[in-house]
Amino acid sequence: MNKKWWKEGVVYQIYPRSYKDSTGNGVGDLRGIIEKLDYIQSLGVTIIWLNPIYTSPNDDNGYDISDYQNIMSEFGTMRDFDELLSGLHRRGIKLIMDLVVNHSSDEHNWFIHSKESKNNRYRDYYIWKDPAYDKTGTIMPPNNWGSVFGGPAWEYDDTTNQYFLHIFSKKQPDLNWDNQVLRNEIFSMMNWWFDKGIDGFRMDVINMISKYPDFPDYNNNIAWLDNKTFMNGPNLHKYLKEMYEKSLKKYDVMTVGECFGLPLEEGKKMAGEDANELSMVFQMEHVDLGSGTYGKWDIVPWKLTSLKDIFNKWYVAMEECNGWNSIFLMNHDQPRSVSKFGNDKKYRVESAKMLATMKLTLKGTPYIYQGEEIGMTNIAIDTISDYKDLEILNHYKEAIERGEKHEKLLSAYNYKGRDNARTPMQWDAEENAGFTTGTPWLKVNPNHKEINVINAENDANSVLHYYRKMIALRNANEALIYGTFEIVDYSNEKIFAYFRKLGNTVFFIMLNFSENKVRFTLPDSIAHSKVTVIISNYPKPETMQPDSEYELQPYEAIVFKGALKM
Ligand code: TEU
Repeated sequence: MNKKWWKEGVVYQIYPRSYKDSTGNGVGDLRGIIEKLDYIQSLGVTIIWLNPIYTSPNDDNGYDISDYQNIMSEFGTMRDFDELLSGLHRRGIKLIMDLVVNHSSDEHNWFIHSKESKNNRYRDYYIWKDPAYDKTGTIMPPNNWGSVFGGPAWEYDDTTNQYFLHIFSKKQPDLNWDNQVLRNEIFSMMNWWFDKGIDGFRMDVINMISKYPDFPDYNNNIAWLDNKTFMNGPNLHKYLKEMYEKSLKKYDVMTVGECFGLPLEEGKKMAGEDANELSMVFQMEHVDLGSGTYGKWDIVPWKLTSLKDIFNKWYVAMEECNGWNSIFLMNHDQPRSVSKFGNDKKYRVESAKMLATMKLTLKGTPYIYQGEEIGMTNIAIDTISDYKDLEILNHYKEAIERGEKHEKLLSAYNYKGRDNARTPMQWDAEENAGFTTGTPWLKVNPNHKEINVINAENDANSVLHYYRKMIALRNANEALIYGTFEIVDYSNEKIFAYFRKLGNTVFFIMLNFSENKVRFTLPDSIAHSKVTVIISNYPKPETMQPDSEYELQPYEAIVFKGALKM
């Protein structure tokens, strides 16, 4: 397996709208990020992923782009961007941008022209279809696909009497990747950013760019599960290879493709060492844990063994193709990791540190989402109008019409809603958490009085200081980057324990995912050996000679390294 900077790096994801507002208009911006560059550097991270900062009417917070080569005015100017990029590079930090090319905004010039007539040169940049008709002759969408954000995935346009496809909101029409001219426009736009000096792209829903050409109806109405419609279509790899040839290959860059509903085999074809497609993918199976048969808002308990299964099968798959994984527990679309996978009440600090230990010791590039490094939690919202996310607002409207109960819906949103991740970054205990001097675009979590960067800096036992230690530990140990991964006591529902091994170096990691004390039988190679305690979220001696059994405290994480009997 080749060594690469992006395998050795640690990524910090910044959602600019919620990071730091430098103007007082309630919206985070590029100059706000520039103000925080020393803080970012102090974490030890080496790569930043910025959510979309391009010109956008913000129907979906920048995931609806109307100009790919300009900066959203709320966020600043291209000069601010250039300053941010050079500020990062000066600090030895790379920058990856969000590439949102499955769809554009309906306010993009391409779409404005595309709508005008059936035979203009931009018509075929988007996916237009004739209507279908039911038995009574009533006009119907071309097929039964639904939009991820509610309602049908097709919008009728009476200028030309056709429907256009929008897998997301109707202000996000899908681009037609089967059109070579469109593909070339995208590749040259990518090259323009690479020539400016950026270091890679995170690619939004990239496995949706190739649709099944006959646009078949779903077999059921759960789109993610149906693989023969708009995901992983027949030309997916052809288009990614073409992107590699015409753009990626010319630069030393990193790419990560966001892929819901990605079969392992497809992932291997994308991220394998010789695939000539992407550096890695975000498979989404583990963040989908806790969703029932009816999808995201159908909340069911999740099991630790399922989490192990997912990490393990993607580990094995990537070993088979010499590929590389991404390791993350949340992003701007997911609930806060400590609220979902840890315990944000009694054991917030312990469990946030435990999750940090896991993220930085699994095999793959770790991603930290802003605020995760101080253990930020979900927010409790009890008024629907305090939510700003169109996914929640659209779902609420439809669900109430169907007769679902307000309380049940709010509790689902409080647990899983995307706004949990998007509440402003908590810098201090002051009003608005030091995020803005104005009115924040989304509510600040009231717990910022306790959970904030200043408090964390001043507390030697904070999640923040622990993150810094974990990042430094990973940066300094090749075995934690390139070493093999081997789970011990696989069926244990409370403890996730595993080895990382490279050459003579062995790490043994034990993570308690429960609020109970748990006795764990150590593998022979660890029991009765003299081992170094590299890090733990409870006070521990520097070395230990553990018995055959070790008792873990609630949410304990402990990492042993040592002269082990192998
Ligand atoms: O997300 C893909 C996606 O479909 C889900 O994350 C979706 O937003 C939702 O959570 C499913 O229930 C990407 C972006 O990360 C997201 O922010 C955008 O809204 C979406 O694509 C459209 O561009």
